[in-house]
Amino acid sequence: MALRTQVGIIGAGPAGLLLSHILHLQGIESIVLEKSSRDDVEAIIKAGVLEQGTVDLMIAIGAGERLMKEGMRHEGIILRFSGRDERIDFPALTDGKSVMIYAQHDVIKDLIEARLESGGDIRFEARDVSVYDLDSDAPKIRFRGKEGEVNEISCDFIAGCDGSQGVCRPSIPAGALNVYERLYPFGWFGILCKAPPSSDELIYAMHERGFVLVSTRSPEIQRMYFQCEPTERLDNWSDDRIWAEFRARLQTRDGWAPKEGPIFSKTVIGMRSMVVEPMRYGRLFLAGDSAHVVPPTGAKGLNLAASDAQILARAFAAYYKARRSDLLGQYSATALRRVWKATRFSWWMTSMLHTFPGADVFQRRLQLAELDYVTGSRVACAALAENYVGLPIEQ
Ligand code: RFL
Ligand code: PHB
Repeated sequence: MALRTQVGIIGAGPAGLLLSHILHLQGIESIVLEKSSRDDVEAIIKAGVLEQGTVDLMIAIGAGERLMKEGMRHEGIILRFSGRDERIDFPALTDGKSVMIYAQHDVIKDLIEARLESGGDIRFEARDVSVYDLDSDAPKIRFRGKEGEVNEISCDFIAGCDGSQGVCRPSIPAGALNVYERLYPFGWFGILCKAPPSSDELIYAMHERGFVLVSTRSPEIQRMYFQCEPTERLDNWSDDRIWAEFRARLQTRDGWAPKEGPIFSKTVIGMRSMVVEPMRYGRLFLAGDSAHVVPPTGAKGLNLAASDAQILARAFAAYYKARRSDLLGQYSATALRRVWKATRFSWWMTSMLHTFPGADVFQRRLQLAELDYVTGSRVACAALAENYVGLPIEQ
């Protein structure tokens, strides 16, 4: 079937869905192609921390009702090291800003509902998606629909919002992109368990045995991670062994211990930083994880997807409303300024908090000195807080 739209969007993750909905509110039409089923995209367990700007965006586009009811406002985090807890107070250090704990799959559910209620066109289970004629005025997307039929969409523009394993970035000719990458020599072992929260605020704990993050999802479900080998196998870890590891790494001087409960999900996550430049080739624009990946320590990935979508939507709006191409021309540079700052912050948090294989006592002492400094100096903790709650989007 031959189809036509203004902006063809590949990927129904946070970047693609936010972009599609913001464009709709500006009177710009789009078709979203997603390779997975609706049930599958609504079930993927990923991020949990939304910056204030991401929350404000969800509210502004009319998708924030459940988030405001069920999301949990967090006004600080705890850095735990040398058996002691130091709190970073976000509102006091950032003129009142905070973050919201709300699962990424709930953000996805709310955005899909908002899109479909307003007549949005999302094609789930789109197979063999490919992009053509990217450097012409009429780029095209081909895909197979649910029944196996071949479809072609003629677009004014294509937005590659298909994550780090998508088809858009690899469709750009080699030589037209620069890829900058860092691999970290560890991963995260993540669990979900049925238990009450162990702490009112997230705990980022540095320990010789490795980093631990105590996060949460709801009053009944908790999310926790411990640093592991990048190739760690899930079946090496019984529930008892997992809890023993958490207890060992989370020790405090007053004998604090996490609340335990049945573990119903275990995953190992690799850690890397990656940025591609520019985030554009001809009429293909990359947004979110398709253009950059950060290690999860700074809680920035989803929030960068949201800021890219906002910057790109503003550029499309200027094009369709005022025939201005300047914002589209500046999209990559504008987005990359924020991306690189979040890449730096995520790299810094990761480097400060993890145990590096082969690290000697000198390196360890430096890490502890850095944590001592960050938590003891008002300017240093203000810098952490300002980045954690999210830097502004520059014009
Ligand atoms: P996504 O979410 O990967 O969505 C891309 C979508 O594109 C689809 N797709 C295709 N569709 C059609 N044809 C193809 N060929 C396709 N190839 C792919 C996919 O099925 C998918 O639906 O990318 P997007 O929208 O850029 O969003 C990025 C975020 O998902 C990601 O950065 C965050 O989850 C990162 N992240 C966190 N970010 C935060 O801001 N705060 C956090 O607290 C946080 N914690 C995390 C995280 C990521 C984690 N993992 C699993 C890596 C915690 C973890 C454990
Ligand atoms: C999470 O709850 O999944 C989470 C929270 C904070 C992070 C990373 C992941 O830095």
